[in-house]
Amino acid sequence: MLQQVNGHSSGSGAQGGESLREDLQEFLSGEAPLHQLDDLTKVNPVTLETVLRCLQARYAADTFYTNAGCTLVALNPFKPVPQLYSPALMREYHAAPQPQKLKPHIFTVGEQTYRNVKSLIEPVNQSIIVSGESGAGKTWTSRCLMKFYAVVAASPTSQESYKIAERIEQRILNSNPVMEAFGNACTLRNNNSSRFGKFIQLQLNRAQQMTGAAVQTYLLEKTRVACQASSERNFHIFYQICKGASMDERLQWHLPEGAAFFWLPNPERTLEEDCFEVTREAMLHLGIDTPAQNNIFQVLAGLLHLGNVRFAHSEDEAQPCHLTGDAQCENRLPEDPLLETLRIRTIRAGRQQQVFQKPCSQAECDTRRDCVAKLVYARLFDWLVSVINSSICADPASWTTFIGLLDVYGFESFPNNSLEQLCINYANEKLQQHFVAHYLRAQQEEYAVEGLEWSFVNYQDNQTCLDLIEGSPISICSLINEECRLNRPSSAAQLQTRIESALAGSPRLGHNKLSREPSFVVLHYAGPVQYHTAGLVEKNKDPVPPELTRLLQQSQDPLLKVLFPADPEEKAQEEPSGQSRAPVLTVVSKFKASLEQLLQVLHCTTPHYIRCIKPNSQGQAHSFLQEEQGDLLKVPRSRPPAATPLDSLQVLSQLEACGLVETIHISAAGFPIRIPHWNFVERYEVLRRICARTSSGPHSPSPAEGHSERSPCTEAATLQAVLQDILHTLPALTQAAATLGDPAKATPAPVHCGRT
Ligand code: AOV
Ligand code: MG
Repeated sequence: MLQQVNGHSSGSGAQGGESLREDLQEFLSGEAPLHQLDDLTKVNPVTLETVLRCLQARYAADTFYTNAGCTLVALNPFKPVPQLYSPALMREYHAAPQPQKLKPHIFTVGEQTYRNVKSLIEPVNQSIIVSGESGAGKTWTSRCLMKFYAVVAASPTSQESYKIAERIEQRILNSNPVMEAFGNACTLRNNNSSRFGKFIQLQLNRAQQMTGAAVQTYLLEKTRVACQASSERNFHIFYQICKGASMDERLQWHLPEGAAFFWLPNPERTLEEDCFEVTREAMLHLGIDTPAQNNIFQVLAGLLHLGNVRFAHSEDEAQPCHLTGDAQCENRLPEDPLLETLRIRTIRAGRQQQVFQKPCSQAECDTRRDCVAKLVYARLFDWLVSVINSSICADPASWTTFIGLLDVYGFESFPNNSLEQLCINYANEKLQQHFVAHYLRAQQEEYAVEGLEWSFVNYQDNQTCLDLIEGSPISICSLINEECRLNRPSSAAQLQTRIESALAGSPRLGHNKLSREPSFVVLHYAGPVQYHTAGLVEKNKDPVPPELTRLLQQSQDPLLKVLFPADPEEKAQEEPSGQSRAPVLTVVSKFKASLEQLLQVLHCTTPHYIRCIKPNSQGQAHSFLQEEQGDLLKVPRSRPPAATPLDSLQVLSQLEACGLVETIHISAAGFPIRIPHWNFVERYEVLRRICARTSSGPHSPSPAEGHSERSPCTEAATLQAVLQDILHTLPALTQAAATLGDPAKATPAPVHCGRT
């Protein structure tokens, strides 16, 4: 290591020794030189410690982006840095002949991706996968990238088309505040946490102008409407309507000032996300006019009132529960039928389909009430997404390629984790596997196939974790699904036992002996997470009593009519027991299918990775793992001492979990440029001919030329074209040289002419 550190020193002898010591101190203390290293491949040696020190030093110097070979590390500043995202800077990166020579930035990734779309080497769709744990900055990053493309991929300046282009770009940007108002919420980890996954496809025409976009969303956490963990909040939109409605609107929406709602916890906290005006304005731009907005807010207010309806056991068991609390359910449903349907279950039985009515227990009433709220909210969200899509989606004939931006909910580990966290962390495992498969594994395997000299860099493969979650024939998902299919009464403790005994052989299944609640532990790539088994099966079934759907279908409210169209087939599908005959599609099965679809799309694109890192878990600016906590680096992550501050471990495990060190090793030593063999030959054949001519004299034609006569003029033009081509490739070659890191070791960048 000393020798390597010496690489930075120019001194010799006694003075050199002093200088070496200073260098070493400087190096270890993470001061000046480290913050100037804009690519982590230049850190020497590459270890978790040096990488962390470098990032810390750069963070202290307000430098938030650092290259890590093929990925970009984005540190969350937790403070406004407007100059970093100005349109002027966007244009600078866009206009730069070699954007990679500018400071590392998400705009470099954005521009590279944009250029790749038209590049001769990769004329394929591109994707940018933004990952990181909850609160690390994924949504912020993808929002900024959307703004970047709205500036650089704007349509031509002719008066008419410019207006159209502006409208489309503005609409695309306007989709963000609307989707965040309805799909984001304040959690323990992030005040603006995305409670759904999003993949947005920015559609480009042949001239690389953005002609439209399409949004695909994944699994909204709808349980939040009716159930919020302590210190968390409901979706932002509920707070927005309660805080932002005018007096008239309050009357119209039945939202008296100061009204308290069970489903509106922590209303006293004011967040910047509570800005109702921004949401309304954006909705207007997307074509949701004021009457339609009023209808939406009325329904939302109705849901808040529904949450205030409480039930109490009736002394006579044959009688339905009593209503307590705010039974004046001021929503847009016929009030009495709703309250009655919540308390009385309809059962159809026997060949004659006789209808029986049975009063529900208090717990059943609560579940049915929550079910209505979740159903209405989830359908409202999906409807909004479809409205957004119809407003921004381009005619298929008008675009040829796309750039996909993926922003899914980040890895989560709360004191109480359930099906939502299991799905979220499962999605993150899948994306990590995509990265591992695409970069860490495939790249090294390709070197082996090509017979290139390469010493294998070990990496953490998360396949065993995915086997545990989704594998066949037995996995956590299959066991939970099986419980739903069998529809047998099973306690949380029984489910725990079934999972632990059926999957005992998995190296990724753990157990928390101290837990009082039935649970199991999954050792995710990003850290262990304990999942409580109570309610898991029920959440996975997500049953909707048919009589509740029917009731909603009978509503006269214009919005509810759209959300719940009458379905003549539904009745025919009902079994005597009231259950649907269609195969049970559980939450987990649906999620798995949509994830697979997403990965298929990603596999058909050239991926680019941005790793967002959260420097502290309090969301504080200027704080990145305190110096005295550096000792933690020597602690194995799997067995932290009891006194270790959780925060620090969380920061460190982010670096470790995403395989940053391995990525850097592979990027530093690997072959950053891959040109298919035929393409290389086609491009540079002329050079070979020139070389051959130089060595064999001007009059002897090369074999490749055959006997064809070519004028000097044509030769000169070809040579000029080749030189331009080389100049075009030069930035990548230069960057490749830079990624080699230590100038003392600098050798020309390896160019890999793959046979593909
Ligand atoms: P996430 O998307 O990764 O979490 P966000 O993008 O919502 O995280 O970022 C969390 C908060 O960090 C934001 O609300 C901002 O306050 C701040 N932030 C992030 N990036 C920047 C930046 N570049 N400059 C300034 N502030 C920033 V989650 O959706 O919870 O997984 O589910
Ligand atoms: Mg987010």
